[in-house]
Amino acid sequence: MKRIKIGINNLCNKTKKYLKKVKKEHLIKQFFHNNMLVIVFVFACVLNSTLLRFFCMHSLENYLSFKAILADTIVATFIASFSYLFKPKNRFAYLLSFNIFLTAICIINSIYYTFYTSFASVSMLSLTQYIGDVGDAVVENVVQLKDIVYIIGPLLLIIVHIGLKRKNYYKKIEIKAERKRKTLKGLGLTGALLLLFLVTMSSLDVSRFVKQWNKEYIVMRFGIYVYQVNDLISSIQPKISSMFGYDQANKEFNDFYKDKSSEPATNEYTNIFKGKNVIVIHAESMMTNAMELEFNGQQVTPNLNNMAQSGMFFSNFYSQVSVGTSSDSELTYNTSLLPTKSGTAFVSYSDRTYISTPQLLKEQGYYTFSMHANNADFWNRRRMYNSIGYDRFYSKVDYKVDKENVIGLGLSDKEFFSQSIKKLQTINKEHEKWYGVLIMLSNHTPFSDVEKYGDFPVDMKETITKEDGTTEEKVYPYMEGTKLGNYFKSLHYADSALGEFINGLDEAGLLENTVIVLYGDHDARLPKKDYNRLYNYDKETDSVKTSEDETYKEYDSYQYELGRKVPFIIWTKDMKNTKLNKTITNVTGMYNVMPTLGNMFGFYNKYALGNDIFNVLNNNIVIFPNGNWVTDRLYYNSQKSEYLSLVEDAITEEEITNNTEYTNKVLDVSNNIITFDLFNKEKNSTLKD
Ligand code: GP9
Ligand code: MN
Repeated sequence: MKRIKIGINNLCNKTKKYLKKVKKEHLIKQFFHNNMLVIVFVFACVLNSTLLRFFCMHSLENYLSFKAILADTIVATFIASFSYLFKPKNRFAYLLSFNIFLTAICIINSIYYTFYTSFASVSMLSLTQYIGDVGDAVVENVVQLKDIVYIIGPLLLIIVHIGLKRKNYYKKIEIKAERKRKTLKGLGLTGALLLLFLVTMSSLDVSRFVKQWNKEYIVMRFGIYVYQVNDLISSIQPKISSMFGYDQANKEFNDFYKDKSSEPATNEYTNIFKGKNVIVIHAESMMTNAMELEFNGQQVTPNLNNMAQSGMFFSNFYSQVSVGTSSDSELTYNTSLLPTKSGTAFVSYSDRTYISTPQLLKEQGYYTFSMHANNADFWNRRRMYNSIGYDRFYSKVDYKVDKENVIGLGLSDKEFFSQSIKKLQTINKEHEKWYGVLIMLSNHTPFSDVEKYGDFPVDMKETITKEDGTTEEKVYPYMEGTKLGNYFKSLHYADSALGEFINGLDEAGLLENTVIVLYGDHDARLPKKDYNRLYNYDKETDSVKTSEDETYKEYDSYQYELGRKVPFIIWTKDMKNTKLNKTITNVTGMYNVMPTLGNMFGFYNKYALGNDIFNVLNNNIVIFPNGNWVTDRLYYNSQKSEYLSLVEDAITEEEITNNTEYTNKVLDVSNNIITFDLFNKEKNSTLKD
């Protein structure tokens, strides 16, 4: 006991002495003075990463996350430590180069997040060839002031450097041994901070860091720099991991499918369309919530609404896309698999084996094709379509594209449909049975070719009767000039093209033996604030109501997520008042399409990850590539581990755990099928039986 007391006294005395020395010799001041540039560098890096979290994730907990700040400090201190190896006069160039590089990471992610609500992936670099085509859309819509605020980091460093230069700071001589010692001290500090970080890591942190799909979580806990390094490794990993881990992936694959029947379950729709021709309409950016809207008594989508009312309409349908947008929706539509965890299936895995709707219909004697008046290499379609198994791809070179017929990205939908009808007539003559997918294009972001969409005012008009009995028309701007307003104009155009197409098919006699299948490929990525205006516009003040107003309608992030529904319709000319003429309100997703159509057309894919909707109805679960999921009972946000209940009765912990585990399993199995090429019979002996 006495010895401990003496020990503590000694320690206290030593600390007191050291603090006295620090005070006397101005050691803190000296430390700051000697390491000023490095300190500013670390500060600038941490500041930028924090700003990024602030602008993307909008919550105090996220952008002031202690762990993320610590991780950013570790990365910056690690880089800065090596600056001491340089002579003082060269240190600035080294630090500035790294700072510019890290700032670029923040800027790219900031822009990317606005566009995709996700953080950038190195694997997307292989997609830069498509940026030219959609580049204008990105620049026009996405680059904002908040994306360039990050230059504050390098600016800070430059200003401090100029100040130091004026004070002859760089004239100071440092011998090699001193520089080495400083570097080691820096690395020692990095190691100590890393240790602190590691001991505060939870098992959830570790698992999410390894799995990588929950990008928001990784940025929130590890900061943007660590995320990007992790992403770099996991982007190279598919190439390497398809060499390693095959056995494990194959085992999980067999376990997952071992109880799944090799025979389809039947229901009242089995074989109902067997042998009929099919036209699939891939409706660019069409969203379900627009179907309910009208402006000045005019519906936004009268033709789509007609099809929904006289056909089979899935009103609670989601498209399940990831960063591969259009191509991801084609993947899931055709194969009932989900987008890959990194990269996109169409670009990174076009050489894999797929089991697809066109292939299974080909076995029944169908001629299968896709029509899209855009460059055949966009989304690597030319190559991927071989793997999906289309007989023919009618792309831009098969269409007459005149300047006056161009809207947005390419040939206008009206012209595309009109030219396609002629091709369909020829195909109909040459083939007994056929299946074709027509991919629309005009209703594509940024919806800025407004003058070409035709007249569809999205303002608010009111006829006012004055005291003397005369009337006057008052016009309130409402949605005019907003991106959402322009989207409605563009959508109204696309809908009118759809109406003309159906009429054209009818006139050409192509509807008699044909089933039309229509899906919206993904939501239009519109700003939340525009929805707020749509639902909370106050014409008296020409402004948006605030939450204090009694009639204010909340449009929060859950409303936004649930509002990303897209239409899915199965329609024939003579469907009205039959058992097929109905609205399915159960939650459904793109991966339910292949099994549902398969049952109707008489084909079956045991390996589909979705189910025939008529076999699961209110037990369905729609899984999103980011790990979120939705059932008829709740929407679960796995990034935030939060949910929104959609029913009155209580949600149990158990259903959340079970559904989350199932979601992770399905995402893993899907990713393994694609990355390890598990459907390839030459590689996978278990498929041969
Ligand atoms: C490109 C078109 C649009 O050909 O399908 O692709 P998106 O930008 O929506 O993924
Ligand atoms: Mn698209």
